[in-house]
Amino acid sequence: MRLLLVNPNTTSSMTRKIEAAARAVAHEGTTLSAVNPVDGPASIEGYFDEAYSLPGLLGEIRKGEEAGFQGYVIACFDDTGLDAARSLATGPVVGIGEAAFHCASLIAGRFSVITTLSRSVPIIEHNLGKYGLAARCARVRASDVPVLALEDATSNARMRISDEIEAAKREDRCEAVVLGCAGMADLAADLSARHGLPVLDGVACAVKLVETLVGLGLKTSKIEGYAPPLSKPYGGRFAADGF
Ligand code: 5HY
Repeated sequence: MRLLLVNPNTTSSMTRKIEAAARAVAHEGTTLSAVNPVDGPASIEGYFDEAYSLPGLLGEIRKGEEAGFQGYVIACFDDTGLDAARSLATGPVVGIGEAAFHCASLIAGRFSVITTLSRSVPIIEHNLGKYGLAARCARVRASDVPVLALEDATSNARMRISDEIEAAKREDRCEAVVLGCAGMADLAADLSARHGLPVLDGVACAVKLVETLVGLGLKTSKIEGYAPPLSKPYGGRFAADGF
């Protein structure tokens, strides 16, 4: 199958990290590509960045459709633009947050999420409720690590995330931990070994879920919510983007 991963922020080093995490778990029959838009925020930290990432994200999904990709991963833990992307895509579209939550719920009774900044916590909590998994999440924690610090090898990001996992084990009685940022994709294996519990990276979870859905012959339903966009005029800088 042909799989496209879209990092909705514009930091190419993170896109490469996402690609590496995906290639590490992809089936040999899966050809994958990881891209990010040129236009938009360098990182997505909260609602404002999220809004400005959407045109770029959807532009990459449109290009993926023209290129014939069979499935998509939205590689931003907020699952940014997931529903809009499903309206455009023929094949399955899976967000890394949604994927990690579902996988964690299949191997642990109670999981905690460790994300970056506190402003992302309500967004993640909202998504857990939307997906029907809030009851399985003990707590969504912020490590106070800015997203782009994860791209700086000299930062103390890894230590702060590890410390927060220790607190989650102690205080939340969590049985698994979900890493709440695509930029943490390279940390899961080491943190799992260090802390002695499953630590899940949403990129890997999403890749395997899309492979499974495509393998089952499943595509995004076009009956109601994810029906294709209707034709209408789009004005201004988006004049060429309407259907
Ligand atoms: C992400 N932001 O996965 C989210 C995580 C966050 O640029 N990539 C981003 O902090 O909300």
